[in-house]
Amino acid sequence: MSNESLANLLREERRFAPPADLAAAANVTAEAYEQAKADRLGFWAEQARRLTWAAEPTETLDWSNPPFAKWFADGKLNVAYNCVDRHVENGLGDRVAIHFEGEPGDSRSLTYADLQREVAKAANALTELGVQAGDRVAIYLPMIPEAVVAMLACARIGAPHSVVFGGFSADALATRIQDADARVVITSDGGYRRGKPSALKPAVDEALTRPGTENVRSVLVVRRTGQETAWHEGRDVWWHELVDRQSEQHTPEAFGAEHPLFILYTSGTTGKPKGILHTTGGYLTQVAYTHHAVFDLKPESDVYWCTADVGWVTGHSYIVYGPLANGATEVLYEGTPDTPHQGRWWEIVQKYGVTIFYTAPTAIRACMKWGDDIPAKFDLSSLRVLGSVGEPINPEAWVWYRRNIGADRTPVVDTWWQTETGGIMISPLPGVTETKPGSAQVPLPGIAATVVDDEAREVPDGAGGYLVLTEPWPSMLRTIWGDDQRYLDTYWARFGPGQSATGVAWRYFAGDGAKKDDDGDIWLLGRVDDVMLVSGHNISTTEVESALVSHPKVAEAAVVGATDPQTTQAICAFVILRGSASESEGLVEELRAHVAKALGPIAKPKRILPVAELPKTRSGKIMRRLLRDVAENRALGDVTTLTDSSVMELIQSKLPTAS
Ligand code: 6R9
Repeated sequence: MSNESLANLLREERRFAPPADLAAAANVTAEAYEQAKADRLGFWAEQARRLTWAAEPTETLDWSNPPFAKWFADGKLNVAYNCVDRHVENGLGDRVAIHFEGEPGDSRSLTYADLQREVAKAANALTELGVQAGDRVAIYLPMIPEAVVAMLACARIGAPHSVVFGGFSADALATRIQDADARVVITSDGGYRRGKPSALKPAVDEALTRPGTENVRSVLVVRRTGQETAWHEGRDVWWHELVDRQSEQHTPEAFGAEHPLFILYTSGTTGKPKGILHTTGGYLTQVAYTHHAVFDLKPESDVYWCTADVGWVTGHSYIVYGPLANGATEVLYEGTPDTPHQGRWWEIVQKYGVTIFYTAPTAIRACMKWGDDIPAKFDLSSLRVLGSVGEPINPEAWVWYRRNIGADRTPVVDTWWQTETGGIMISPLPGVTETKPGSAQVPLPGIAATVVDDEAREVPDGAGGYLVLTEPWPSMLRTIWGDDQRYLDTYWARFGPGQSATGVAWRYFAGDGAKKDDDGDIWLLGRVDDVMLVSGHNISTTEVESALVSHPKVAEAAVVGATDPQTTQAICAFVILRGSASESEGLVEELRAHVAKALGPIAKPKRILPVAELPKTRSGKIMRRLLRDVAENRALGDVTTLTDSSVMELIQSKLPTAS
């Protein structure tokens, strides 16, 4: 990025105050910011008391060897005990932990007592397979209760898990098994997706033919779909045969707070995937606190639903560890939002009386595209807090979400964080913050974040630059698995001590562009790699996309900068039209004029292309790098993390060659 800061283009004037009743009974009030500011480490030490420790920590943060942090290092705990057993011991065994809704319509509810029995049996089963504390276990499952049980069973015996998205290919799975040197793989015959059983086990069989996977001794297979499955005698074991015959008793061992909990791979744009390592005490403290604070969870009355897949960090922190540590009742749904019909999610909200709903902008934009009349058919009056995560949420999508899902009554919390941060970092608090559509706004109590320029200087209000985190936080990644140097280079070298004129402290470089508005609130502007340089101006893809989505005919937009001889890069936009809109004559001109009016002539796209779909990762992030390949007439780069690779063929077929 050049020296010029990101152009600060978008203006958003709408404001929404917290509902009075929610504010009056909120879990967290404005006082928390003051308290954390006065004594940051004391604040986190207090939050650590949400957990049940086998040995209470006496030390909060050890930052003597930055950027390698230790939190609560002399404390001991068992994560699974904290997420399950202690609730049963507190008399809450009959509370439902998980309402499971399968895609074909099967459902079952597990209480905390049920969960305790299942986790104990699975922990005993893994032990019988020879898994010991410290051994890595790969989990490759659909969104079924066994995925949660498997993760908790690993945590219970101190075996770090590496969950791989059920949709990833054998290649992606093999790379992750190799890098973590996994000893056991837990999978299923298949899962239901879009109305059909979809096989998983063949990908495991294929991955295990690759060199570097020889240390996998056993494959534990859940029967979900009942489809025909190849069997490797001596290696493969059925879950229902091994786990079901185990004892329901299992004594949880206490591990040190820095014992590894999981490795989760993030793809990044280049190079091999990074195995992000998280540990136990600090991680569980922050996910439990943020889940309590950001969603205002009242465990005795709320029904919480996060629609993420457990293979994404959002599933780890806000389906498994945060909600269960807090004793929540939650929904777990196996399938897609439009199977068998486009109202499926809202039908589930109505069925279980969901009160807190957490999803991604991509899903909200899909619902906008399908039309307002679909959610309107269901009773969504139980909802009281709505959350968003994964990408910047366009202001128009935010307002649509609040109005059509939240009856213009519920707060919307836009939560910024990453696999690396482990837990939510920047977000409004539903009972405190006056929200602004499109902005994640303020660091949570106990979190320090700001925006800096190329020289690591904090930018003034109203200016843009790079998002940095200026103090260590409890759920921070500890390193990249097996590669401390890459950890230093990727996150700390850019703005670390001695790396720039003013760099004296350790600052974590998040890789996101951001700006501060006139009130000092933070707006995320997308990955720094995606920022466009147009005639000497840095323009964020997010802002141009948001301007396009604010046009009534546009449901979704993806913007890239394509090399251009006159302007360095030219803005090229791919748009999905709303249900009722058609590709009429003059539409492209109308949209170009609309962007110019909203953001100024510099941001006017040179080309706009209506398309049916956009390339996305399994967690719903738009893969702009592939669209850049298309816009620049190049062969496509790595497509292995794409949900549906036929999308790219569709887009390419629409594109007139070199314009
Ligand atoms: C939790 C998660 C991290 C990247 C992050 C940023 C983008 C996530 C966002 C957001 C704007 C938000 N991101 N939440 N951008 N506003 N509320 O998504 O983790 O998959 O590791 O992705 O996602 O670009 O750097 P992960």
